[in-house]
Amino acid sequence: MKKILLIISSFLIAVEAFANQPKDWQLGFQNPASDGMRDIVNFHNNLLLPIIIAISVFVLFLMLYACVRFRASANPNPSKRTHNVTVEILWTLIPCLILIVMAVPSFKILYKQDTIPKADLTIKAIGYQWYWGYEYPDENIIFDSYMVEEKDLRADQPRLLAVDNEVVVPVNKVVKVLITANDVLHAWALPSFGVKRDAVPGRINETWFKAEKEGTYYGQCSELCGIKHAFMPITVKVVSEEDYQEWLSEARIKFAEEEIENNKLKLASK
Ligand SMILES: [Cu+2]
Repeated sequence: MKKILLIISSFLIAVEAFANQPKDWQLGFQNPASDGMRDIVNFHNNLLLPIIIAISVFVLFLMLYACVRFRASANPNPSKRTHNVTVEILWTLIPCLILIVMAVPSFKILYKQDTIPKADLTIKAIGYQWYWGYEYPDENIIFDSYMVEEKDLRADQPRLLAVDNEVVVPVNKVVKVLITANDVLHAWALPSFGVKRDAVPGRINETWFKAEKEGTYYGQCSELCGIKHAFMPITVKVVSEEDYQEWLSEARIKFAEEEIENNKLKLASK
């Protein structure tokens, strides 16, 4: 018995550890890691799903009932009726009411996500064909983030989702994300945070998230942007405040050095 419990608990823990990326045979959303995503998942699971299931069952029942009750063999002289005012009013009114019931909570969530609280830090994501560039405007950090090729993957890195330079943010802090693009339309999307915004050249879109759990979260460009659209993933690492400060001081030097190297190469090639 103990062994079985142990196996089950280890399985649950394993699932938890990978909760922030797509899984094989996954049904439904990734586990939420922010308040905004929890609202979306609750809205979907507790309101939309029951309504969809009820409608599907009802329509199936109507079809079966019509097939049996009005079959040709039982109705040699088919009815000539074409109108029924009561039924027509009902089938207009009921769907309207269902839509209103869905719209009210949906707008509530939308407006909540649209109001950006006072940000603890701001990052800027810039979509390029085909990678993401990031800036921490207050920290003077700029870097590019490319997908790790399959042959270079480490054992803990998922295929098509891992990147060389991850975005690092502190846990439980409001992160404001400014999103734009440099060439064509892209979209910065992170399912566990309930975040998805178009990256439009010449325009800056804003969104925000507050990650509640430390971990690595994966997302992808979600706007068809060309031949390598599928190969510009997004990786966000959520760490403790101390680890974040440590990363900041390392990143300032690392990315500045890379910048100097790149400029030297550019000068040399001229
Ligand atoms: Cu893209």
